[in-house]
Amino acid sequence: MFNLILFGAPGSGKGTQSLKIAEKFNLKHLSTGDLLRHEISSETALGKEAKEFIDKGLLVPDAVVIGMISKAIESNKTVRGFLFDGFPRTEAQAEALDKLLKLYESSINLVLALEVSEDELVERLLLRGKTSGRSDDANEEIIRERIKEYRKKTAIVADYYENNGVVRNIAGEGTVDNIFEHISQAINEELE
Ligand code: B4P
Repeated sequence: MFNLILFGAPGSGKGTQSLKIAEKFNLKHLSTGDLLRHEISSETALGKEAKEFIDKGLLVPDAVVIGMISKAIESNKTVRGFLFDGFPRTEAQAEALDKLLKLYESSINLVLALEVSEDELVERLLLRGKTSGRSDDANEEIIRERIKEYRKKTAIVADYYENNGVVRNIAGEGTVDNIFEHISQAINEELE
């Protein structure tokens, strides 16, 4: 298996780039944001719990997200590899992911960290908020809260993987295609 994490702040381009990566490299795309939004629109108990946190710009509790990812991995055992988008977002999630992948004698091969300035993040999310209908893109206050959560709980996840020497930083500003070129280059170098 070849497993990749696309890492970055809210609005750094994870979802955008993930679709292109999954298609080109034939990886199973797992986005915890998408999975949670699906639970919310289906009005499940998990979705109702998650909504409380997402609407405030906060992270959903680890146990909820880990359970959801564990199920998704379990039902896609035969894939070439996974592309994790928006997961792991805490150190506890990173540890849980290592344990889950070990069950399949696998691990994380590459972490691509998208780097984007805070002003650009806010601008992108406010722009998306005009059409996405996403409650967490609704106003600058919630967006700033999400970025605060990222700095407080998620940024350290990069250090966790830094110890394994699998992190590559990617400049996340510029055109979508140009960023994707750099991402593709980094993946190809790892696959060689
Ligand atoms: P996510 O769905 O992961 O939302 P996100 O961080 O905003 O990233 P997304 O992928 O959607 O946006 P992108 O950067 O592609 O999470 C939503 C919420 O769910 C979280 O806040 C949290 O509450 C909860 N959650 C999810 N996973 C969790 C976990 N593991 N643990 C706990 N809670 C969790 O794109 C943003 C915008 O930028 C788009 O409009 C796009 O078009 C634009 N854009 C992209 N690339 C661009 C470029 N190069 N130039 C200009 N604009 C660009």
